[in-house]
Amino acid sequence: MLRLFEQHRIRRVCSLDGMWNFKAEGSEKSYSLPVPGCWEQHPDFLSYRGKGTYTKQVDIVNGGNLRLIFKGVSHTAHVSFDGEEKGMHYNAFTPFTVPVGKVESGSHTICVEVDNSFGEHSALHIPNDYYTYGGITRPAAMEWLPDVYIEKIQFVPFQRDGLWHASIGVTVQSISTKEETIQLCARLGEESMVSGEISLPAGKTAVLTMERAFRGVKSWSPQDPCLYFLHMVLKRNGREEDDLIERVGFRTIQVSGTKLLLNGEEIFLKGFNRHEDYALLGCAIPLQLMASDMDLMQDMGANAVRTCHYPNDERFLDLCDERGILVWEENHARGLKLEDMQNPNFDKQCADCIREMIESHCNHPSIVIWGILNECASETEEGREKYKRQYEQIRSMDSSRPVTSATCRHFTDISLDLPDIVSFNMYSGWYQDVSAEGRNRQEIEWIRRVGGEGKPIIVSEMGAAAIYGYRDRSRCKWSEERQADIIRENLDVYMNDPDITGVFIWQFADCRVTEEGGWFSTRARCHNNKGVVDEYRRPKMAYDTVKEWFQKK
Ligand code: ADA
Repeated sequence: MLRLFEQHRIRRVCSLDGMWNFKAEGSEKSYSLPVPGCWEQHPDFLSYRGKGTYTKQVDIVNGGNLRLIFKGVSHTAHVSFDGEEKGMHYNAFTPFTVPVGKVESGSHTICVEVDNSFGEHSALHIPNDYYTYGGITRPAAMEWLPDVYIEKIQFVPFQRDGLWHASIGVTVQSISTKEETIQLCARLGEESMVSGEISLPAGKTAVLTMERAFRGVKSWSPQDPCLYFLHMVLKRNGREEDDLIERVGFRTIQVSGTKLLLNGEEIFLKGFNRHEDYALLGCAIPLQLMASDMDLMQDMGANAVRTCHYPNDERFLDLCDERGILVWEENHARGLKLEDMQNPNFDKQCADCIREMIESHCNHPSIVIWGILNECASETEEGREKYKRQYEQIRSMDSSRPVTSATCRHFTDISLDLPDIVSFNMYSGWYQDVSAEGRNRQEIEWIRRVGGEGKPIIVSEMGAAAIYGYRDRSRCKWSEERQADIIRENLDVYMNDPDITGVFIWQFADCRVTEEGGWFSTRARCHNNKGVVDEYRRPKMAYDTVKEWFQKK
């Protein structure tokens, strides 16, 4: 299942989920591994870092123009079809497609060489305070494309004269060898739109923008997350040949002075940082467990989630759309020093990640903030230029959402004038034995002086570690008692400070970290233990503390 709803009624799509053959590089031993899945879930590959090849035989009954869809391969994929390389992709956290071309009926072989190794080839997947797993870790499928098809849709809702309107950008692609004349027909709720005839030269791309009012639609909000299907149909020579269905919501998100407005009303974001990581399954979390994570976060009273530190699985974002959970989604980067950002692959790998994130996720009403570059080198001139370029890229692709990044360069950051929202990570009571109240005032006064004046401020991370099951009446650090105490003190400050627009607890659940990079020394069990639940989602004492505090606002 690629999404929580069907995206096509006309286009033929076939899932590739299931058991694939797998061989690790340099080994002839064959395994049968599940897709989606991480190879680390198999006892022979618990900490395997390197390359492996997934292979699947597919019997195609009616041939045609074939394209493969991968929602996530960790972290680099080289895809071949019947032995011919057809495409490659870097980054575990963004979807990609691989055009195969004309394929006859019969049996064919799909091979995906997967690589989760570290090195200069990978500027973003590096030894880190989370784990880079290996595998085809999100759903995969194959689809048959007509000579002219719908590539993507960008839906941007807005209010005008008290009515909901939307601008709908449709990108169509020709792979025909001759000029074609097409027409687009769209339906949303009770409204339908038909474009004029469009002539598309052979092999070219065209973008058509439709804009109109939608009477009678209801707003999307956390209280009433009303969703609508936008069904776009492409006709050629009067015949319906392709379609694409997006699920959208009518809502606006705006920065107004130091406040964040959803549909014109002030909101306070309270939620969690959530890694895509689950005991035994790694980052290949099935829908059932995504839903139970959501149940737990909502049980604690959260209204928001930050997809730290990378774009998330679209099924999770679909759940956020359905549940009215507000999302800060960010590109893939965590804690990169300037020398990491000077990796020759860094700029392109970030730009690709941002483009793929926005192209594939822009229609989720739940996403209200785009983030970049968590705790990277924003205290340096060169780093600032990279931040600036990435904010510009996001704004050029989608100006309907504010941008931010989470800094830890306290008192040295020189990039806080660039984002719409200023966000900072602060561990008062854990890394520094300081009072959250006093430290918070210092931070806010500094932020105001260096570019944050008049902007919303979000505490993007706060929290403390606790080993699940470790109770100690001394309430010493690493005990569940102390984690609950520290979270309580911090939430009391941040939820009552009029200068703070939101707070995200670090973190929802414990997650695995790499042994490489020295993380083992401060991460007992080779896990980041700051979850309010552990990696099996067993609640720590802090669970009830958060539940008590989040209910207060
Ligand atoms: C940083 C970082 C997180 C995590 C956290 C911690 O703020 O953004 O990914 O590493 O610190 O647990 O210390």
